[in-house]
Amino acid sequence: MKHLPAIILAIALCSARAGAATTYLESVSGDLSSDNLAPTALSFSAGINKVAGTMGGDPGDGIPLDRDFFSFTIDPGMELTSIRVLQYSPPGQSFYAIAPGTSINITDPSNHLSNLLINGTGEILDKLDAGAYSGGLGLTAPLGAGTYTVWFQELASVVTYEMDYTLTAAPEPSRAVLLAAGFGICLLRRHRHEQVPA
Ligand SMILES: [Ca+2]
Repeated sequence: MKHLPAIILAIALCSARAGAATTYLESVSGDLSSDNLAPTALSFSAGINKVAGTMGGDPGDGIPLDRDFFSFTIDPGMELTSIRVLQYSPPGQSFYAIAPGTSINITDPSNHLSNLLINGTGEILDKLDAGAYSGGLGLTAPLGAGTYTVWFQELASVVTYEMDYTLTAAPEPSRAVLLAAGFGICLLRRHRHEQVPA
């Protein structure tokens, strides 16, 4: 049990980092940007980052359309391991897309990383990884360091949603991989040494 204080400290530090993650609630911080070229910039960090609000409309019934756009950055050494829909109502089929950079094209999906139709709660990062609904460059989960822009839209109703974006530290190379790399360098040096004429 001599390691117990260190374990407790590690858990405390881990909890502190997780607690630093962002929560963006439209009900508190205002509507997310409706401009695909100037998305709201959110500061995601390690842990669960929450984004919640409303979007959508029904132009046919005179309900103006509210598209939601935001960008976030994954720092070097971190990766996005989960995008989970916690709340989505009323039931429908809402278009969700993610693109690299600080804007997203809403007329040409070819430069999206991926996109899909959301029709309920649950994990969606694996579905984005599986292939785009339309166009798409391809997204590989977990998503690595960089800046990305999200577009969320519904054309048949006003949708209330809540989503969690989980950032974790990217795994470092294992000790076995480092040992193998070191062994390879030793072999290379030995081979060069043996080629030197006596
Ligand atoms: Ca909104």
